[in-house]
Amino acid sequence: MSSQATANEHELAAMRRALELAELGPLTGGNPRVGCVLLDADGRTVAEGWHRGAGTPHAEIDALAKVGGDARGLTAVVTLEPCNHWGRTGPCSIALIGAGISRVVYGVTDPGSHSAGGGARLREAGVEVVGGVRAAEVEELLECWLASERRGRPWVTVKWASTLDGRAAAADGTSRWITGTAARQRVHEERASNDAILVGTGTVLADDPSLTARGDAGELLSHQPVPVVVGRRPIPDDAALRRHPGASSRPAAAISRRCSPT
Ligand code: AOF
Ligand code: ZN
Repeated sequence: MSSQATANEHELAAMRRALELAELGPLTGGNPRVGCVLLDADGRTVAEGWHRGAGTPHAEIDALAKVGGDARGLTAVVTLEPCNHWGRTGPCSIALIGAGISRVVYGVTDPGSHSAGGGARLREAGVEVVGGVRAAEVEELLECWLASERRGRPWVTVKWASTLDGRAAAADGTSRWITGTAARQRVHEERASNDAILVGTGTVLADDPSLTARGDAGELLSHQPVPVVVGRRPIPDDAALRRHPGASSRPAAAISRRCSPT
């Protein structure tokens, strides 16, 4: 079989499926959401896998496990370039080579300084590698993670509520909620899809926020962001924040240095 530098129709369809599989993974926890489909020489799907979050097997390893680690002659279609490093788990590049995979088709190059280079390692081992397949769709799925890895800093969402004329509350503090139900629910969904939520001590002292992610009926959602408070003033012992399930039982860390603009 001659080497194909572009993905064929089966691989393009498998990449679409791999994107769906990737979406089953968690948005939080620091790792990207990744999906993987193994195809036989006729383009039929023989196994699927996805990454369930930091510390668990990567998508390729999940898929390989379903063929008992024997992937001789198979093609791996994976949304992210297979990793090449020992992190919390081992390198997928070596696992794919060891399993006898013939060809790897991936979406986006891994931007991580330690994890990158899986494509090159696979090629050196004689595996056909095609990158950049459905790259725009993978970029969209992994926008936050990719931006954070490429820039070397967290993805930050700024949220505020204000009236059209720029007010946040009534001058006497009586109107605490100025947004409607739909907007508030959106805020809780955002909270549940982020690792941390940050406020200043001024907000803690004025509003006594709980900073939890809650559903329509006020129930706690399954993922809670870690609350982070920036400032010098102490957080009262009876602050709602202290009952947050993601809060540390330790006293709030003191930030002893002033941040200076760079
Ligand atoms: C893959 N397949 O399914 C994922 C990858 O600490 P670790 O071992 O979990 O490694 C995390 C890094 O591995 C992460 O930052 C990213 O570069 C890559 N994620 N790679 O081949 C996967 N989730
Ligand atoms: Zn990996």
